[in-house]
Amino acid sequence: PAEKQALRARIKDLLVREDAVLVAHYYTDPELQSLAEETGGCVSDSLEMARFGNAHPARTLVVAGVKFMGETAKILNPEKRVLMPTLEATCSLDLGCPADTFTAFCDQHPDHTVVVYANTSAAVKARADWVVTSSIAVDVVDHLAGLGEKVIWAPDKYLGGYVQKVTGADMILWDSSCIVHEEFKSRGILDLKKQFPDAAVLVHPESPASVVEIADAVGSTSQLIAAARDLPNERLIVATDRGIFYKMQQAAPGKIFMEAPTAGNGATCRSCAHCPWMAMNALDNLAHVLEHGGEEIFVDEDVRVKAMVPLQRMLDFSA
Ligand code: CIZ
Ligand code: SF4
Repeated sequence: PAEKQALRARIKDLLVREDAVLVAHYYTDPELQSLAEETGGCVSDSLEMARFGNAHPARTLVVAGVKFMGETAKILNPEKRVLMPTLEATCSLDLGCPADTFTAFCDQHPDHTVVVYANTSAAVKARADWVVTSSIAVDVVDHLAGLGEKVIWAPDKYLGGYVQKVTGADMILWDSSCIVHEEFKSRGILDLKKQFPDAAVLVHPESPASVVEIADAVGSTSQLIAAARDLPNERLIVATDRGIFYKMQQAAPGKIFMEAPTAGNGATCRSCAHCPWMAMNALDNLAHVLEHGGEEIFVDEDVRVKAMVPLQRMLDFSA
């Protein structure tokens, strides 16, 4: 603990020295989330991370999260230096949607509007008409369906299927998924509910449809935190990365949070409900990058300019 305190103090000094602000995702280590809060940075979902970084005057943004979040920060802030604790932190959705195959796929459906989830590379965003996060996916697709547009959705098939079901939009879904959320099992959750019948089930829509079906609240990370606060239930079973418990406990002090089971037998998995890439962000690599640089995000200028268009559309839509 003394060592950890010293490391935290050093990071605070380095943030000042480097004119840097720390932006941390809800799924990162609570150490990083609390440090972001204590130093005037922010803890949020990918949409709010983008907004915050864009509005903040610091010359360096340090993004504790995964690579697409760093790229989004760079696309919106080309004049700023964007660092990450490690560039190795990626996402199965980003990996599951390579830009060349995706571009070819879009070219086969020229009459479709291309909507991509924020969890994609800058190059994939550059091919899109819209970027959305899970907090506004339903609203954007509903808007497009209202205009009579047909939609290509990528990359998350479960979130896409959920959006399709809610909006009734005409959608073609790319076939990829989040390795964390796809592991949640409705059987295990129902077994747990037998033990705790008054628990509410909170589900992120990157989870399979069978899990979404048994939810008391479905939504993005920010929406689930609000649901944890607003639902009357004392006990909550949560089907998303357990990093979110840090903020849920702040929003709903005194409530009891349980990880949704990732195995069909009802046993709670102690390591599955946590993104391995989010977990790569830590105090030591954060201190290292602030002290020595490296792990900096660069985006080709032509890609950046193209990707800016659908990203700005998202920010304007949700303003
Ligand atoms: O699963 C993710 O990576 C999420 C929920 C990102 C986000 O939109 O904050
Ligand atoms: Fe990607 Fe899933 Fe990790 Fe989010 S939790 S960064 S969607 S792999």
